[in-house]
Amino acid sequence: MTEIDQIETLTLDIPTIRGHVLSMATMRTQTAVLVKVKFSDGSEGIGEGTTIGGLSYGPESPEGIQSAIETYIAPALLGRNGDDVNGAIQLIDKLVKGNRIAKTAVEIALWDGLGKRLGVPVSQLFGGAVHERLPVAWTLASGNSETDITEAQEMIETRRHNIFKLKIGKRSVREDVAHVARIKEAVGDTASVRVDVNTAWSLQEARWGLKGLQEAGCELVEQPVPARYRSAMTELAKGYEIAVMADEALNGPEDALEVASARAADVFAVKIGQSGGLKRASEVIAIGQAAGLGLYGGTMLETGLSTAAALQLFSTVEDLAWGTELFGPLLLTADILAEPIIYRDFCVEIPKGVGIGAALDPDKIEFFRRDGGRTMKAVAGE
Ligand code: MUC
Ligand code: MG
Repeated sequence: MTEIDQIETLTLDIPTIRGHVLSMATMRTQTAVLVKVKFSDGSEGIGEGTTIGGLSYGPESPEGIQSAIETYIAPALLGRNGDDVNGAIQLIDKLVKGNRIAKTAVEIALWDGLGKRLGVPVSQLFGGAVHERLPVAWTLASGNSETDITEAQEMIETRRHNIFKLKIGKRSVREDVAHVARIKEAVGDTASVRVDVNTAWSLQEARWGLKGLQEAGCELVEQPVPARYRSAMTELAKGYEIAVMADEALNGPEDALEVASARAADVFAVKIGQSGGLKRASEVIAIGQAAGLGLYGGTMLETGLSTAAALQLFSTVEDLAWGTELFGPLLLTADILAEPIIYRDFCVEIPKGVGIGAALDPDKIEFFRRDGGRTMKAVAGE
């Protein structure tokens, strides 16, 4: 039996290429909790968990993720059969409530180790890849319409992205709709324009917002109202042609079932971290498919490591009608992978190789590690 011998964690703070202005916080740094699992046969697996803007996006902070892994998850897994990933998932679900991102980071490392030992990519463990590349969106969130337009035009010219997600919800609905309309007018039919409100609107604001966004040619609105406003999401999904996507409302398969049953979305943003791991994300996908909803491969702005893991799973999904937004590594000033993920022709390529298909660059890890003596910058602020 290949035993789980050791589980280590490490926190990295990596600056973003520009301020990433969201309705609840402005990110200038992304913090990633890395996990390394060492097995008794000498093999290793790596994983990662991130959130967005400290505690402003969801209930897990980077420090909480690290502490949950070190204090509760790792001790329970030591000495267990490393090949029994499903057994590990069941045990941790019993011992640890919530903490989905922490569970995901460890689970990725277990799948990575198993894939490496078997000599196959993780996609093979989920039935095999049906895509070699997937469409990938870019988020325009500089906080300034002109800068966003220049950024969008550059992305289209260099054939990097032609799907744009605009972060709104910080200004008034009227200002936000005008901002979206300007960008849509500038890119015309060469690009798809979508928005993410990150829960900032009331139902009343959302009614005005969806009407205006629809008229401006915006195709999709992501999580316009708080996650718990399920009936408001149902009303919005039913009342407008623009697609309504659930993000913060989707924390694992149980939420997916409730959102689908209530028709509280047209599209699921599937995030591996928010779902609680690759396996739970695959269950969210199955529920979305069964309900006839559209699927979108979401991100928690992970580095290349978890981006590679997400790509392994999404490569196995027959129809991701809304593409993906797995651009996390491009928002960071440095890539921590020895061989960065490839972005070209408006797509992201599924990493080749065994496990999740990612190896770390040790110099970058040394440079960005939080305990490496560099001064910490605020993770996020107004
Ligand atoms: C979110 O809410 O979807 C994904 C892309 C991005 O820019 O922010 C994230 C978070
Ligand atoms: Mg979102």
